[in-house]
Amino acid sequence: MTQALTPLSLPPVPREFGFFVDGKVVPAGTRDLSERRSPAHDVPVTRIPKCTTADLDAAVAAARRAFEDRRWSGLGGAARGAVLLRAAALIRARAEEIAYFETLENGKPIAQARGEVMGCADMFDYASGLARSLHGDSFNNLGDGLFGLVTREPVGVVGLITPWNFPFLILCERVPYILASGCTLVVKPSEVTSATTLLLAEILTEAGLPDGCMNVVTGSGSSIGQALIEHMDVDMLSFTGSTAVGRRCVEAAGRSNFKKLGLELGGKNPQIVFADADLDDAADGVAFGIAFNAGQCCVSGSRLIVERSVAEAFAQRVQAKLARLRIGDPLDETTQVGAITTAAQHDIILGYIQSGQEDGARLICGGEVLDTGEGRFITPAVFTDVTRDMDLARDEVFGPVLVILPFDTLDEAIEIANDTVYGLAASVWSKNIDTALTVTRRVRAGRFWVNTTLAGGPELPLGGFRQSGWGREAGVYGVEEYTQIKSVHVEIGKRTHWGE
Ligand code: TXE
Repeated sequence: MTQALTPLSLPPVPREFGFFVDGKVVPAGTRDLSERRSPAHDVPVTRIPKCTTADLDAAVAAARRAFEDRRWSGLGGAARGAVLLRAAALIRARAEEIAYFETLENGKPIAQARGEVMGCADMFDYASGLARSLHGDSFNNLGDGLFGLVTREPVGVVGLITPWNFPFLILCERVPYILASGCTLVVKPSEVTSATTLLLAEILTEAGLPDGCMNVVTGSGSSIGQALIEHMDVDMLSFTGSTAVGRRCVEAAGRSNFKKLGLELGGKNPQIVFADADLDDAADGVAFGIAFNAGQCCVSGSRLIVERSVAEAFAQRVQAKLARLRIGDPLDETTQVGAITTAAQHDIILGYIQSGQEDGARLICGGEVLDTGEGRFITPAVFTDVTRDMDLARDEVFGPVLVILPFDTLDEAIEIANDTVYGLAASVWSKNIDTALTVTRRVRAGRFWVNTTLAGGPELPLGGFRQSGWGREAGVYGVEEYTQIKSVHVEIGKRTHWGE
């Protein structure tokens, strides 16, 4: 890994990127460019082309050719795995550059970005093994005349739409698994954080991925994104983002070619704290769960459901942890919480802080715009006197805003936790194994943490119950998701003729 410059400085001029089709960088040429300004410093850091729908068609056609001529899916799993392993090594080698652009475009702390990039390399390592171990099933119990096979085949051309909160991590929770399955893909990253997706395309080509297997088109959701979800020649779409756009994906799939969908959408995730928990650990976890990535995580623990007997003292502990956070310049190595990524998100968060108070909730700390002279920073807000019907308790804020909802009994804790349209993630804090396991069984969420939060790795699948989405990414399930199942019936010997 190259050494970080200390202290890191802003780029003197924004870096201009092309998009990526059929193994090559395509310069912007006459296309419009969108300029990204660092959310923490308000200076231009990247320029990205606004692709046209013709560019999208070219990218899908390249992915289609690469799929149909079997240049990738026809390779053995070992050969595909070798490419993914080389990509992992190249990600590690270029980790500093990737982390730097992630921080510049997203506003997350550089130390956090580096950790995420290393986690991404690990995704490629793990998926390389899955390329080899992916297999189907067989039925040798159908009688002497029939043998049954269940094979898995790659779905085909995958469209992948990613958001701005973890541009590289969310990408790498999907791309190596998609490639391990033998599919080819076209990625449309968020228009505000496209740089690191373009870097990954270069890395994969250098690692030996055949041309056309990974293509990247850049541009807005309403133009290029919408065209991708409606595309007739895309076999599957994986979308991560808002529930509203997830709904559009479902509608577009119905209107076009019934493409298979994977959706990872919003969450309003409970942190359920019992009085018998290690309350110091739990307070640390709750503070981390709401302030990490400035609360811009689909799995943020945004509802603190805490046993009433300890609720007030516990809230003070959380407040004390939040008060010690180092918020500010994400290029500073010691920063823990960086900037709010987009101006629109900044307004959404402040809007909830304002309307929550108007609805009668009490702000006990934070919720202020930090005056750093430049950039967008909000101190983590904690609300009490919240009722379950308030927007603050029901909507995904997608920012550092925690609501406290006390409970008296285990059943009530579970009922409050399940009182949401979402079901993405949940955490329970208790040293009583019966309590912890009962909550784990009965709360509806796709990712669960017991006495920890926001932990994860390439082995464990991601995805939600209810309106948090469809399907799973990562783990063995993450590769299987990108396959179709075929059942094969093989007659052995002479066929028994009809009617005989
Ligand atoms: O998301 P969008 P936004 C939630 C969070 C946040 C809200 C809005 O609550 O406040 O969404 O954020 C592309 N067809 N999450 O507006 O619009 C877009 O270009 C196809 C939760 O940024 O959903 C980007 O690449 N694509 C979430 C991606 O969709 C479209 C992460 C996500 O953008 C499109 C982000 C369209 N019509 C936001 N419109 C999570 N679950 O992690 C937009 N896009």
